[in-house]
Amino acid sequence: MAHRNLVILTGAGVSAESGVPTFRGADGLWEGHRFENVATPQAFARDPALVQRFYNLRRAALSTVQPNAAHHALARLAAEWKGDFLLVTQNVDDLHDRALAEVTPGPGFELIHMHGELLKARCTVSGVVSKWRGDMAADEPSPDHPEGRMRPHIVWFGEMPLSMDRIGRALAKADLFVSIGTSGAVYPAAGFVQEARFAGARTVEINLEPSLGASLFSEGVYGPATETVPAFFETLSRPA
Ligand code: BV8
Repeated sequence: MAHRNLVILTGAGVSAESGVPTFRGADGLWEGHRFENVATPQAFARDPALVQRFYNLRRAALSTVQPNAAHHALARLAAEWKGDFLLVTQNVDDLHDRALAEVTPGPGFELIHMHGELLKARCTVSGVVSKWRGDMAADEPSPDHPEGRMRPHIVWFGEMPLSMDRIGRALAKADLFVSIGTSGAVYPAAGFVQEARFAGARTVEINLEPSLGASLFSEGVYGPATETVPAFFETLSRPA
């Protein structure tokens, strides 16, 4: 059966083979800090230099990694898909963006970084978001407001993810939901599969191994994303 309204959710596993560390992999620690304790507004208020260093290092590392076969397979699908295709990523890297820049996505395609982007910064007073490639100081002045400071444009724990209304509308009309490379540990992203099931969508998990939410999916495809993602997309009949 040809699907028309596609929602795909990706997590750190889609970037793992590009060399971007996952969060809950072997250690799940960063310089001895639990990730959940650094990626919070409280940590930023308490120790802005530590939090800025966490993001400065990850931002700088982006220049050393490239999109992999899974990112390119998703970009090809975005170019070929005739229906609506919403790609929601939890990842803050720009690997989907770079792979998509090499194709011409169809008119029904949209990419949403629901947890923000490493290459963007936000003024703490005006909320204005701007592109940011270099390091950010602990008390980085804001170009948008005299009292503002710049913070990473990242959704921290306890903060509302971005574009949730848009995502909810796409899930409510999805006929195919695919989750790729996520542990299903973080909400609200981990709950998207239930919204898709409620809409009657076919739900597929593609991951290295069954995630915490594996039982919620109608199908599971397991193995490295650079192999499983291109192979799975080959099996998808394209809407006319
Ligand atoms: C919210 C940006 C509510 C940061 C991230 C107390 C107070 C408030 C909220 C909560 C609370 N307690 C719990 C919550 C909810 C909380 C939450 O879910 N916590 C968890 C830890 C229990 N969620 C939130 O706080 C969210 N906000 O709830 O707001 C609210 C309501 C009203 C008003 C205001 C607020 C915000 C969550 C967003 C946090 N920010 N990222 C940064 O990146 O620095 S989350 C972070 O985890 C990343 O975005 C990451 O993408 C995401 C999920 O991790 P995964 O992507 O799944 O990565 P992981 O390492 O876990 O797994 C990788 C998977 O890949 C594995 O399964 C592995 O098997 C697989 N894999 C590995 N290699 C491969 C592979 N697969 C295929 N191929 C391979 N080669």
